[in-house]
Amino acid sequence: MKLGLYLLTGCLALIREVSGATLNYDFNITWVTANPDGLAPRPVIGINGEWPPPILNFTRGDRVIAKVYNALGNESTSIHWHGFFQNGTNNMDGAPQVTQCEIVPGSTFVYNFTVNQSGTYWYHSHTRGQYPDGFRQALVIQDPEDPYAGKYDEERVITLSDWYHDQMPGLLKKFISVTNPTGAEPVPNSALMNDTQDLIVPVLPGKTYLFHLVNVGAFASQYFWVEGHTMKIVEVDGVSTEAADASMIYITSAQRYSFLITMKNETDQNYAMVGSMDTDLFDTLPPTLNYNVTGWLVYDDQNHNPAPSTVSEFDPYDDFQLVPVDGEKLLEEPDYTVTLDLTMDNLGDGANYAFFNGITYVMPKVPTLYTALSTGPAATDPAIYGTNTHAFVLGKGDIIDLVLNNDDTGKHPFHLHGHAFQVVARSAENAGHYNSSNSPAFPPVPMRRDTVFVKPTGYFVLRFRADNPGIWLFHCHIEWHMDSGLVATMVEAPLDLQKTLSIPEDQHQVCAASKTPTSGNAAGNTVDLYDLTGENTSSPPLPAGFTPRGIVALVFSCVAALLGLASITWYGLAPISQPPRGMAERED
Ligand SMILES: *[C@@H]1O[C@H](CO)[C@@H](O)[C@H](O)[C@H]1NC(C)=O
Ligand SMILES: *[C@@H]1O[C@H](CO)[C@@H](O)[C@H](O)[C@H]1NC(C)=O
Ligand SMILES: *[C@@H]1O[C@H](CO)[C@@H](O)[C@H](O)[C@H]1NC(C)=O
Ligand SMILES: *[C@@H]1O[C@H](CO)[C@@H](O)[C@H](O)[C@H]1NC(C)=O
Ligand SMILES: *[C@@H]1O[C@H](CO)[C@@H](O)[C@H](O)[C@H]1NC(C)=O
Ligand SMILES: *[C@@H]1O[C@H](CO)[C@@H](O)[C@H](O)[C@H]1NC(C)=O
Ligand SMILES: *[C@@H]1O[C@H](CO)[C@@H](O)[C@H](O)[C@H]1NC(C)=O
Ligand SMILES: *[C@@H]1O[C@H](CO)[C@@H](O)[C@H](O)[C@H]1NC(C)=O
Ligand SMILES: *[C@@H]1O[C@H](CO)[C@@H](O)[C@H](O)[C@H]1NC(C)=O
Ligand SMILES: *[C@@H]1O[C@H](CO)[C@@H](O)[C@H](O)[C@H]1NC(C)=O
Ligand SMILES: *[C@@H]1O[C@H](CO)[C@@H](O)[C@H](O)[C@H]1NC(C)=O
Ligand SMILES: [Cu+2]
Repeated sequence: MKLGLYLLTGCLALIREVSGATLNYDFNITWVTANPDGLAPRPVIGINGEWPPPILNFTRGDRVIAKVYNALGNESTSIHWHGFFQNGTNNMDGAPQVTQCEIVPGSTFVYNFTVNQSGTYWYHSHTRGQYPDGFRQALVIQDPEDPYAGKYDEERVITLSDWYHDQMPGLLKKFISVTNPTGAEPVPNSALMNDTQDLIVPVLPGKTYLFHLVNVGAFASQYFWVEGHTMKIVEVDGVSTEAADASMIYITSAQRYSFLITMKNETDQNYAMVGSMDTDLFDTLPPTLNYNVTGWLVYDDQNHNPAPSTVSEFDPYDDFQLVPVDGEKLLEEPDYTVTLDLTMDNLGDGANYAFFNGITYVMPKVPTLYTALSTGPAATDPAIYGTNTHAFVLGKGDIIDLVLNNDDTGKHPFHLHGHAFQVVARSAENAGHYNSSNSPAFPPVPMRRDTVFVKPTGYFVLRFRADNPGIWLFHCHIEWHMDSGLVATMVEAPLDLQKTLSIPEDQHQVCAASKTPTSGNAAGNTVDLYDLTGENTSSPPLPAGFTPRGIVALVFSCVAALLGLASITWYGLAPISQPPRGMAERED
């Protein structure tokens, strides 16, 4: 009897192990024209000639093989599988110059990994500045052991996004420039719901739907609510939670929520659902900008779709209150603490950059994973990864605390690749730096997710176990800030990585096609690993005494001189004389 049970359990385990399907995708990355807000057709990056790209639907246990061919002709590309642990497959994480080489036009990169998670995710290009040009989409993973199985009838995916009419390469050039010394981020032109406006979601009375909400935007967080209905949050960023009722959600770029909504029995009315971009983030609020986007739960297409009511105050659910269903307790005291102080400042080229501890990220010449794999015992020394990659080496199995102190007056959503972390502390606005002897006790069962935002001049503390050997970026998910250097590199258990990971030949070919060196330190030196001569670095600091205002004055007087208008005084022009609002308030 007992033996029989054993055999049965063994067989079932085996079946579960091998029952995962293999999902083959051929992705031809191409330019497509799209006009999702109806205001301006523009080139976007699509897949197989289509935009929006396909919503993917995996099941835990599946093997995914995505062959990505770059047919863009004029830009490199990559795919990051946001929130995936890639345990044992760090080279499939999709971050160029970190875990792989750029996929140059005409090259193919094969992403090949198994899925050991469930919930709501997304995939997007991790090539500099690229995903807001359209190369991003939601992805869901079915769980054969879903704790909410049977509690809903159907599932629906809804994305939220900001949208720009101009393309990123041009916007980035203007953003990181001497002509924008305060670092004012481009303000989006529209908000989108599911890559459109006026989204229609047909629903049946009495049914319960599981909605997967993903913010695939570049910059703006959104408030989201559904009139006349309560959302029951059941998952954040791939972590199932105890059900929590919410009338409004705040969702930053890269965050995800799943919630259940039970429909009314009456079909006499349709209900608006609204996404409203957090305008605190914007330096200016153009009077023509509609920062809201509306869709409707349509009970009957004969009903009219009412305009949403005005909400007088935004009071979203506080995600810090969420409790994971698995009840994972607060991890032990940390073995190692990474402390990052966030600032924004100008460098010698006059442009504005973002810094952790005074370091702004610049990509190394050799992808960091390739450095870790090719440098033997030296791989445990953060120095070899280069000055501007800001590397921290984490010991295998160690408990890590990551303390982020925000010395900036904006909100920033941070993402750690390769992990869902416990959020053990998050301060209110203006709390200053974290002080362990003077802060609230950590929750016994902390909320876990992979993207969390820090409040203006506040802090958060994240805790995780370094049980996933690999190179994992930690960065702000506002694409503007990522590109101006708000990135640090976690080098997790590099010696284990050397023992367990080998790069397949086709990925070496991708590096050869992009002429990227694949061994040695960050500068590509394979002889003296501590000699970083020739490494990529940031611009030098500003000469002492220079301020952004000084730079603006300089730029404008140069322009004035060129125009022969030297007598005009450009000092004190409106755009810089007022403190910028929110995110880009950097200098007193
Ligand atoms: C990719 O799409 C482009 C443009 O439609 C086409 O010319 C090319 O043959 C396609 N390549 C592959 C490998 O499918
Ligand atoms: C994903 O596939 C499952 C069947 O395997 C289906 O029940 C579910 O509705 C699909 N979800 C989406 C968002 O397509
Ligand atoms: C590449 O080509 C596309 C399509 O013609 C164009 O819209 C885009 O601006 C180009 N990108 C760059 C970086 O020039
Ligand atoms: C995917 O990875 C598995 C396991 O490493 C390997 O057996 C298989 O050949 C790979 N497939 C492709 C198409 O690269
Ligand atoms: C798969 O996930 C389970 C729990 O979610 C974990 O215990 C296990 O170690 C994971 N396996 C791998 C190979 O990541
Ligand atoms: C959102 O758009 C995708 C196509 O991009 C579609 O598959 C999905 O059903 C849409 N969701 C809803 C709720 O209409
Ligand atoms: C809808 O009708 C069902 C079945 O009669 C009932 O159980 C349920 O409570 C009703 N729902 C609401 C919101 O009144
Ligand atoms: C957007 O919605 C908010 C909340 O209801 C409202 O206060 C605001 O006036 C709306 N803005 C626009 C431009 O419609
Ligand atoms: C880093 O160095 C490589 C090779 O010299 C170069 O192609 C790349 O543009 C540099 N990147 C940065 C951000 O400086
Ligand atoms: C941290 O808090 C303790 C207790 O309130 C205080 O004595 C100490 O000065 C604080 N440390 C810093 C660096 O502010
Ligand atoms: C990775 O897999 C190992 C087992 O191979 C497991 O111990 C570890 O917990 C996994 N880590 C993550 C983040 O899934
Ligand atoms: Cu940021």
